[in-house]
Amino acid sequence: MDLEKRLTDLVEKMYGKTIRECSDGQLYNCVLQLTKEEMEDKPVISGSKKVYYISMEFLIGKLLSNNLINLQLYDELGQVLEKNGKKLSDIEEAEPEPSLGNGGLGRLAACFLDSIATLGLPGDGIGLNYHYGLFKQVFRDRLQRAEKNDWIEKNSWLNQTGTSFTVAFGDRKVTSVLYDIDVIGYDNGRNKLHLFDIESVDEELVKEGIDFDKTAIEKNLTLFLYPDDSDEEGNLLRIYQEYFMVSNGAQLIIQELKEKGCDLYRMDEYVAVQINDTHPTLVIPELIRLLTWEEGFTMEDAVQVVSKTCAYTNHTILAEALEKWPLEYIEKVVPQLVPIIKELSARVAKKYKEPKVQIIDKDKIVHMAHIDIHYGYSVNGVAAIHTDILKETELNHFYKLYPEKFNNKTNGITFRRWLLSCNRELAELLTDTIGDGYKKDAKELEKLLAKADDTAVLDAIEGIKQQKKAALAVYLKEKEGIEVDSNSIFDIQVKRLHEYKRQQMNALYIIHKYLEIKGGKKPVRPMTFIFGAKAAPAYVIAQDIIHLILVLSEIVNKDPEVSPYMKVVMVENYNVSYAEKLIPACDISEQISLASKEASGTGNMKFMLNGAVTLGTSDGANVEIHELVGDDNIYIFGEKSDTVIAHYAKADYVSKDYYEKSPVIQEAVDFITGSQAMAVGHKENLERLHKELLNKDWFMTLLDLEDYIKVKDQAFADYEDRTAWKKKMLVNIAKAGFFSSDRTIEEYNRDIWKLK
Ligand code: 26V
Repeated sequence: MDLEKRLTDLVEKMYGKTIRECSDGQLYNCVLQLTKEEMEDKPVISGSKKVYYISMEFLIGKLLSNNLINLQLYDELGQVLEKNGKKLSDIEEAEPEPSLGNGGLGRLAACFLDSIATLGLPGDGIGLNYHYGLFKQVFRDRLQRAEKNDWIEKNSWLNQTGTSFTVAFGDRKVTSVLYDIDVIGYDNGRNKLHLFDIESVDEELVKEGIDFDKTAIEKNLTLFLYPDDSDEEGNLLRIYQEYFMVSNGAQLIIQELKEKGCDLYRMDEYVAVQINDTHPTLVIPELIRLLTWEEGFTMEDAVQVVSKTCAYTNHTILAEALEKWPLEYIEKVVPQLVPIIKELSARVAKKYKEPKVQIIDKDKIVHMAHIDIHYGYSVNGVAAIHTDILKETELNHFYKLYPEKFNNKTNGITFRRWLLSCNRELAELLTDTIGDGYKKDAKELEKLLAKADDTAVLDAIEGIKQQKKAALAVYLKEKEGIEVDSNSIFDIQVKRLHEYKRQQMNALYIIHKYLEIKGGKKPVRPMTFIFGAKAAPAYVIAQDIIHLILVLSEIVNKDPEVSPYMKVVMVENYNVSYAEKLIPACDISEQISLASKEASGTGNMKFMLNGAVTLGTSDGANVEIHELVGDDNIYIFGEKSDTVIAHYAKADYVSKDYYEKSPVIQEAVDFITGSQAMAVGHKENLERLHKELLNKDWFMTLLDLEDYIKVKDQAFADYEDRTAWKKKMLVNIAKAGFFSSDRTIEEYNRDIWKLK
């Protein structure tokens, strides 16, 4: 039956109306239903071995347009709607965005699921169905406030499965409910994202903002992602969540193996379990527990087979982000795992004397990553420089024990979402220019290099950028109430707020420019600085940095002498949908972490693919972007990772020295507590931030500030050579193919999972 007839029938059945008569919200529900039916018609991808990607976060974003693209129905449905006076883009707006991740790690998991299905590999995600997910960010009085994010509606992508398991904690037993979301490959079959929920969840528990009773486990377990972990109750809840996820996951894996009639002693031939950061680490002892307690395995056999099945991905070198739990906490939450963890630890202690590789240390703290490394068969970093740092520094003791386990898998992004869906205009131009082979083989983007001197192509790329900037300007006016000039340079920094990501350095640059303009030095072209970031509720300095940016936005945008030349916008509640609007409109992509600290970054790849030029440090995947595009097509500044690592080792970085010897740094830093900022902002927040920069500056903002100013000024000046800039845009797009998550997943499969 043709699509128009089907939609007409569905609309009539669901609402007794015609397509034309429906609201966008009603039409969304009908299109959702239709798309789900189309997906169900696709075959489930199967094979003799399957990967389970287990992760506390899946930042999947809205799914409608992506699923339609992957089903290759987007254009046809768009036409049907248009014929009936409707726009698919308006209907997409009606979809609530699932809120199941914090940032890069969760978004990577979502891109990976897309690529696994696109490559036709059998692979499912395992995670949790958080009802309010990550908090919704609102700004009040120039401060971040967290509110619950109520994203689950009656009609949604979640399908009930009827599957349920019992999970036993030390103090109670709970029953799970499994929901599945179909994951459709581009022109391929379907896999699943399994999201576990708790039967007795109670949304009423949340009263003010995101406050709730952290001890009411049966009611709160799947309410929020990463609840505030600044106190013991928060930490315990986190362990409850982690165990709930892995116990369900492990039970599901074993159930599926049994259904297929597989020999559990050969589990590794049928299953690979990819552990996304340390959060799902307990899956290792849980699988061992299930095999020994319920399947009659000896401990030795269970340890052997589980170690050949599980593989670990490390996403950070930040010590505070590598989970370490007091054994006492684990004892409270899952006492049944304690003897197993002790046994795993004892085996390590017997073999290796080095204190740095022990699982349970002398203070009875359990190092989760150490379980993964000893009892997994693969350890990977997420960009070349990150993996090198793991091998040479952070995990060097382990690398010496198991060199064969270590490997690099540079991250990637799905081009279906980050090009075909969010920038249809660019995708069409590419198709017209180099054919559509790049949609399946991203490396084909390199064909664009042959057009580097083709004025028509260069102008068309610029034209699309301009169109996207104009569209963003309209959106910003409507959403944030700020008018920006679409002929200005759009300089964008969007990512989680963390000191190492150094949004504060960008803010100091803005202060510097503001003061320059006040002093009479006007820029040749206006500049628009855009930020988007959420900060963990307990992360005080991160909150202060948001405050500073909002204060600057107020001062700059309201100053009649300056605002014609610059604007500062901090968008509220930055999320995947916002990213899809910001990224195509960006000229300069800010990737300015302290070298060595950003494991990879994936935003950098999305911006590049959409023709933005990177301004960044030699860190994470920026290093690989630099190698690919060459010196002329990227702006790199700041100290290199080895220098930074040496500063930490010698503990010889003193931020005040940099402040004292540079008047430029001094005046920018002191602006934070100057009369203008104090008149708009809060003394407490601004003074704390000022003090932090002068007395601690753990992530060395002042170390790189002068170089940052110099290189950023250069980038802005180069922007004026329009022909040269358009070429930079073209080269960035052409070289982005390497960062397709299809390439990353092919490598995971080739080196780790071996599914085909
Ligand atoms: C988590 C936490 C939690 C406790 C407080 C401090 C802190 C700091 C960082 C994190 C992030 C942990 C893992 C993570 O999200 N890593 C990101 O993974 C991306 C995908 O591989 C990668 O592109 C980013 O560079 C990396 O930061």
